[in-house]
Amino acid sequence: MTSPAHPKRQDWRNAAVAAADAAARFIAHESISRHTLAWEEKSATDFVSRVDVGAEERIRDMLTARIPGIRMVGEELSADAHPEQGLAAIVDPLDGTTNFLHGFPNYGVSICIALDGVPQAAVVHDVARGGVLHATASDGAFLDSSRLQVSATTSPARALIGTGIPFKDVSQADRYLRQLRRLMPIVSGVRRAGSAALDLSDVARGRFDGFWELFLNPWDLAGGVLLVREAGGRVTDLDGRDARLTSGAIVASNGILHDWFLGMLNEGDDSDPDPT
Ligand code: 2AM
Ligand code: CA
Repeated sequence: MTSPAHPKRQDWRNAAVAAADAAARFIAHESISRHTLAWEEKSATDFVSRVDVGAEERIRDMLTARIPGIRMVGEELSADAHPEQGLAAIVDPLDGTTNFLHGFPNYGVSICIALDGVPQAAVVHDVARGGVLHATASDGAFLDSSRLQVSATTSPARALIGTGIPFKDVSQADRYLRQLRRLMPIVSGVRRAGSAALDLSDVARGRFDGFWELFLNPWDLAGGVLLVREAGGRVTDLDGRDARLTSGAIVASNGILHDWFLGMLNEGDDSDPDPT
């Protein structure tokens, strides 16, 4: 699926790429002294450090200077702002904070510029391994200057699937484990790498054939949603409705495997997308 494209989308993408680059340089510099960082607890298993906040400040300052009227929806500084109203920058300044704090090299910066809930421009900057993935609505997705294409895998037995294990809300754990149990013997492998933005990027670049997670926040998913769509893939909720930029479950794939993937995830479960 492609999105209605705004004439300014490439300017917005350029601003987002520049802001993500500034944040990535800051994070990479701070990673040298990560052993001295104080971990603050958002919840028992969700941490934040001054690096997350410092990166978001840099992104906010650059985007608000370059895009008049933009509203920030950022994980650390403006998490309560609505992601689907007006011109919004949906920002995860450091996706994979737990990985960063441990020195596990899988973390990045994710920025999506959306207009009334429609993603127009996106960047996911892979800080630890390098590489800038970016997209604008209806123009395709790119890794640096190379065009991205989702995989052509047609056989579930050949599929490598990314996922996120619930870490905060354990009420979803049983449902999640049933889904994992159904997939495990059928697919070629399941990976949990700890950054949803990079997981979705891995679908866009054809490394993963699919990815699912039962709960993500807007800043974890917004940039990756546009990358996957513009690389030719599909991103929905568990009921197969096109993914929104609000919190919830995400199912992404190369498109070919999507209906099979949704069927596997829902098999035997009632299809209530938001069990409470
Ligand atoms: P974050 O680092 O920006 O918070 C999906 O698993 C998302 O959950 C990740 O992209 C990550 O985003 C977040 N997350 C927060 N705490 C986590 C944890 N302890 N383990 C895994 N993911 C975590
Ligand atoms: Ca984060």
